[in-house]
Amino acid sequence: MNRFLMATPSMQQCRKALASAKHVVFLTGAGISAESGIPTFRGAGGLWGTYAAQDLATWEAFERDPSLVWEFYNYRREVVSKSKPNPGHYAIAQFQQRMVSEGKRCTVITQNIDGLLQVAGCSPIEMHGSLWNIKVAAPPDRDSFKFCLEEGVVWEDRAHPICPALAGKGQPDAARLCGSVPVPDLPHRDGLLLRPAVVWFGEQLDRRTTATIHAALDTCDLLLVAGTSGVVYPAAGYAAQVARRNVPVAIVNLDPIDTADGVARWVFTGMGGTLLPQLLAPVTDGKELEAEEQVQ
Ligand code: BJW
Repeated sequence: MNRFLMATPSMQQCRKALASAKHVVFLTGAGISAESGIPTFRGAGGLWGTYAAQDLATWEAFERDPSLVWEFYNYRREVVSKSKPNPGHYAIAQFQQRMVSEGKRCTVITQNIDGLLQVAGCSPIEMHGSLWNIKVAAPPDRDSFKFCLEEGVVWEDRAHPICPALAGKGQPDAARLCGSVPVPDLPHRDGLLLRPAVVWFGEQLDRRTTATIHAALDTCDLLLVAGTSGVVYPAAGYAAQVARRNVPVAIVNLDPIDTADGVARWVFTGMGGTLLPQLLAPVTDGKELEAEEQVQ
């Protein structure tokens, strides 16, 4: 028996819409990597439950204590380097590959910096940068954020630890938030201190990346939002932007999220690693969806 015979009516509808769409956009967040063992930011076990975002994910935090911020990112590089994509990542990657092979468009926008979608075979837009990229540290007014590796402004460095002094430092101690590595021993290039090439609170996203994202949001015929709490802008505004064009929005999330209200046509509550493979599996035969309907 086909495993999709138990699909709910709304899952059938969403699968039909996905099958007939010509341009699907995904917006993903930390929740899609939770089943790979990577902590989310909010909710149970989230990083912002242990730490305050302003202590670790702002330019001001880096300026105050670059050693602490590097310990945080070096530790997260260690966690991610031991992680593998889960069925949710693979489902999105395979869906994107299938759309492209059928001459359709599929744009995957991710807020995640872990690179696991790429390991699964997906080509996402990394709107908040990458854990594996670094750049010279400069105050925000002098730092127009650029993701482009070719420009030499941001470059990839997968070394672990990122520098010898950070070896074995582990997770920052939340009780005494203070870095222990002397600044000269942190990553440097040509005498300049380096930082992770990620977008911290209060920082602008790369302009070209933003333009590409808006072009996709303005032309898609379905948006699927997965594993994000929907509280961080600009991503938090994308579902409403698409819904204003009367384009269907589907949400897959473990917890109900406020931004779904009045915006989402379909809300699927549960684990991304279970729901995404169900939603995104190929419709191999036109009769398959009819068969699902007959079972209801
Ligand atoms: C599962 C699951 C499973 C769990 N299956 N689901 C407009 C209004 C108000 C404020 C602003 C605004 N515009 C801009 C701002 C300021 C700010 C902002 O949004 N603040 C809000 C908090 C209010 N935004 C910015 O500063 C942005 N810059 C910007 O807009 O520039 C222009 C500007 C600046 C200043 C003022 C005005 C304009 C930059 C935002 C950068 C965010 N950076 C971080 C860190 C990046 C690097 C790093 O990773 O360290 O990005 S913060 C963190 O949050 C990270 C994430 O990408 C981001 C979003 O989190 P996400 O992915 O949604 O994760 P969670 O943990 O929140 O949710 C996970 C969900 O998954 C949960 O709901 C679970 O239920 C679910 N889940 N397991 C399915 N197995």
